Amino acid sequence: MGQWNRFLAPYKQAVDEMKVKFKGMRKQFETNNTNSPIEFVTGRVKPLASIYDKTLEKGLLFEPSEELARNLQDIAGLRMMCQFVGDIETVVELLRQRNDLRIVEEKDYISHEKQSGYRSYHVIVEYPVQTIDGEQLILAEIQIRTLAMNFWASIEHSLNYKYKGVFPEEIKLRLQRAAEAAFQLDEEMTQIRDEIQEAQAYFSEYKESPGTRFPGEAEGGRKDT
Ligand code: 0O2
Ligand code: 0O2
Repeated sequence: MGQWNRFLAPYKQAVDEMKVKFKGMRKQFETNNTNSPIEFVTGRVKPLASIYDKTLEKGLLFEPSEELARNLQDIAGLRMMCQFVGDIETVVELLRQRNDLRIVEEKDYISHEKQSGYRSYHVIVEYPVQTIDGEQLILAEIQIRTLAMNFWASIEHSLNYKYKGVFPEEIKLRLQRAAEAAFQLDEEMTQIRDEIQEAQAYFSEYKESPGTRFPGEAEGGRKDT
């Protein structure tokens, strides 16, 4: 057990540090009075039981090792939730610009959703943690998704656990449809946001120059009949 604790300690440090940094990004947007593309951030170190399951799946030895560190890229896991689908690209771009981590791989499960219906953008990063024995490079998986994608994934994940990964066909189909409905909801919310922003832009233009007429509006602010 002591060996596992020692092996997982730098992962915990990486998760804790990245959580503070990513939550800091949200704070910076708030300070600048701009809408944050990040709604909230969570993080976890993969529980030993899940590490064990993954080693069985991948045919790896269940022991703290270089090989395990190389092959399990999500022992350190971060999740960044966004309001809108478009925010996800903004967050990924912010990650690409950082120089305190190195992106190793990007997986776009939004344009290419998984068979299950799962949508999310995954970024695998190499993050350096400073330890008393020197610097250690830690692999971490950052999942970036909308609130609707997160809603679906969280529930599907807990149901999956109950069915031990094997859903009956009919349930599989309904979950795929539910994922599609969640994605349509995302698209509808984006459209509503865009229309509101457009209306707000008209209003502020109108306030600045009261002579401006809205489309379909007659002189003097009266609507054409
Ligand atoms: P705040 O002020 O609410 O943002 P820990 O487990 O103690 O190391 P933490 O951050 O408490 O760390 O736990 P975790 O699980 O990594 O992150 C949970 C954070 O996500 C909490 O915020 C929750 O409030 C937030 N969260 C979870 N679900 C939702 C949600 O649906 N909407 C929103 N807006 N936030 C959610 P904090 O960190 O406690 O602080
Ligand atoms: P947990 O409990 O979330 O940690 P690998 O990770 O190597 O096995 P792969 O295909 O390279 O396989 O990884 P992938 O699919 O890029 O990322 C795996 C993680 O994505 C999962 O971690 C889930 O968090 C999430 N995920 C992928 N597919 C689904 C899905 O159909 N439903 C849900 N709810 N989440 C999914 P873990 O290790 O499975 O579990």
